[in-house]
Amino acid sequence: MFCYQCEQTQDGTGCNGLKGVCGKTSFVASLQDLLLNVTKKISTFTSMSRQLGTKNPEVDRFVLESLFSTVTNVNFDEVRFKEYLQKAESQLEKAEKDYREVCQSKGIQPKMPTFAKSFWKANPDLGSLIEEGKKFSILKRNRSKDLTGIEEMILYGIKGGAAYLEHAKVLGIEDEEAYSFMHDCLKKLTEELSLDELLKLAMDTGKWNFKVMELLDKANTQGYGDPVPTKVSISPVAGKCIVVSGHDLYDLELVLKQTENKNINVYTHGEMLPAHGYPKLKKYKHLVGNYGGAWQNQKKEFSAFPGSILMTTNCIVPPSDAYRHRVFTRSVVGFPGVQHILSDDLSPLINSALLNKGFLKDSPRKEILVGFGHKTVLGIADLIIDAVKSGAIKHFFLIGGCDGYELDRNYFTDFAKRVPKDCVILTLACGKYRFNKLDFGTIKHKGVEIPRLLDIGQCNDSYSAIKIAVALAEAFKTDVNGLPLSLILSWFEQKAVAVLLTLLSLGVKNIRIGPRLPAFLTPPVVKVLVDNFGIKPISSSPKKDLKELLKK
Ligand code: FSO
Ligand code: SF4
Repeated sequence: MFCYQCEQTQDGTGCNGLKGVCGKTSFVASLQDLLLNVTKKISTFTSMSRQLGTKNPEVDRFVLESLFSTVTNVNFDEVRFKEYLQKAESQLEKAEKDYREVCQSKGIQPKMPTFAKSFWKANPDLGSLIEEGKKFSILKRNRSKDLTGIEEMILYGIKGGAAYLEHAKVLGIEDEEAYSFMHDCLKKLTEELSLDELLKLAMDTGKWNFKVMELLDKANTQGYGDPVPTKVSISPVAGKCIVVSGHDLYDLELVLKQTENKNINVYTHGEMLPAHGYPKLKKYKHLVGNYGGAWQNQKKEFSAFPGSILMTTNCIVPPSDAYRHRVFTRSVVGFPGVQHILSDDLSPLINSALLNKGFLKDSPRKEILVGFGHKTVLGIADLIIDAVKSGAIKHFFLIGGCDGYELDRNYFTDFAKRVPKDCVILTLACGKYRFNKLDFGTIKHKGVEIPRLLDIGQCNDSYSAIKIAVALAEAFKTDVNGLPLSLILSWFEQKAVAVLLTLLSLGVKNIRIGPRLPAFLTPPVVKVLVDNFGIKPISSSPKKDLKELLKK
């Protein structure tokens, strides 16, 4: 196997051998390589059909799911990948048929891609599928490392956007343009584009992901209202319990509806924390609080959780025997030996919660604050603008992104702690768990207490952060780069790649990124990013970086 799609990749260069750092086996890696290869073929036909005016929602949805299933810490289950590959065979047949039919109806000679000559059939035997997947390892690619790295970066951006599109789809929002770009882009990734063409495609992918995040923002807010500032308890209360992790608000709502009046308390975990800010979710009295921290602490925290656990999306880590039987997965998530709930009937999860002890007593109540989406922050834009003009707020630091195991991620905590008292910290995604339980206090301006730590939400709520930054830039008659705003991104997996491409495509410069640069970016490509966008890795000294950024 070879995989370098996430930050924790082995030795900072790539996971190889029998298992990746995340626990993905070489067998699953091989099945994923094969699935991605077939998915690109499906999209190649679909892209050509769409250009001739025909579309197939079933194929679109399959491609979304297939991409999302290969994101880091999503699905570790060989059997599920075998099923995906079997579906992929029928979807490829459909995509080809659609293309031939639309050509025929328009009297056009179909331009069959070269791979169609040896049409792909999913071998029913798992071992043969794994063998076949080896042909599509990144290491077998006939391209330079620089170009392969950019192709992979684009693919990871598309995977991240596909994950967001999947969340929007679950809430009833789909978009033809978004699907078209996804297929076109995957087709282009098979065409051996030049460096310049790939860099352009990377920027287009970033722009696409901005629209995708906008769609998801629409889906979330139409479904559950605009997030409002909300105090969230981080202290367990006595009673039976379910913890819901991941990003999927729809699944959380299902849990809340199906546990009403059952004396089960529901907790959010990880990226589900911002859910407490949504009016139509916070109305449930038995949504009692947030449990635990970021994804990498699951083993310890879930072992100690006396109820059942629902993993709605990423990030699942290989569960230990202590709690595997209490974990349930949904949608694309999978782990061998963990029960997957396909239908919207969550009885297995609820029954498991009822069978477990639950918390026996209340813990002393502690709270954190969430719910600062673009509507809320821009609702007090005049106050914020005035606070900046008067010098009450000197600078904004967006400390966004994911968390991970590495100790050097403490950089972000140290950084946040050192941010001067007249500056505001904006947070996004699961990296905030390193410091969101600290008391940062408020900045008082015109009688209003503005919290110094404003949580904008999940990683996809980068959309909100961009809306806020653009609105402030307009008010100050400048662009985002002219604002007293610095972006410090902790990246981990492919959604962060999508968000980074979005920021770059919008012309945002001088982003600090850590704990280290992606392994898929070779030195010449890093140079292009540094020269064009001023991207800089974080140093080992938050103090030094902070001083530099405050000079802006
Ligand atoms: Fe974190 Fe995981 Fe949101 Fe990621 S929970 S690491 S970027 O999947 O998606 O922030
Ligand atoms: Fe390694 Fe990350 Fe790939 Fe897992 S997803 S195999 S940790 S690079």
